[in-house]
Amino acid sequence: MALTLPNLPYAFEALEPHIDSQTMQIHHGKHHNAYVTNANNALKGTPFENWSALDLITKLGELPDDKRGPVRNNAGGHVNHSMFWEIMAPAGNGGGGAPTGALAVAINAAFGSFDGAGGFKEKFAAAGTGRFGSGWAWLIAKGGKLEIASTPNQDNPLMGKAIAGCDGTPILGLDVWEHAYYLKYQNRRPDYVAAWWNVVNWSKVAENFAKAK
Ligand code: MN3
Repeated sequence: MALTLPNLPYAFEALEPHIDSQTMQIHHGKHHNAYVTNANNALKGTPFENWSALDLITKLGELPDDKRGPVRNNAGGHVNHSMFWEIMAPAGNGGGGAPTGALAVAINAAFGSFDGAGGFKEKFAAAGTGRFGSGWAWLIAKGGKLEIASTPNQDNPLMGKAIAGCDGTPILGLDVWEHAYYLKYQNRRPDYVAAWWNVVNWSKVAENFAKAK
């Protein structure tokens, strides 16, 4: 089965004012949709056309040379955005606040605190704002422990260290491509990242963490 564009789990305007409706429409309907279309076109008529998105990005080495690049970028983009929509929710209605339970314990263990000086939020924001050009910041689970990393373009930690420069299971991802924020924030990526915390769905991140263990 070809890859398909998932529906957003909320309305385009649901993340206002932190992420504007027009950005969400273009980001989901144009950018994410293009990754799906381009991945499907690259794989049409090949033995890989029925592979799942997860298989595609975790087994890039099994693809022919001329397919590896397009799949890395476009199946990667599909996987990354599919997670991105899910780990956000309307501010005050599933979005924002702080993690609880086992996730909070793991964050404190790895980074000292959630939102204290030098803690998780500061380090994660630095990974996002410090990524030169386009890419992602990640919170990665590895053997029950957490790490922060960032990747260029549409690389994903699931692609493995040799390709993505990091590995493990991403449980939270932040898109820092300009298309994710430029209409509202222009060059002010740090403002976008600061606002984005208001729409992070920590319940979903906790669910991802539980599954990743
Ligand atoms: Mn994007």
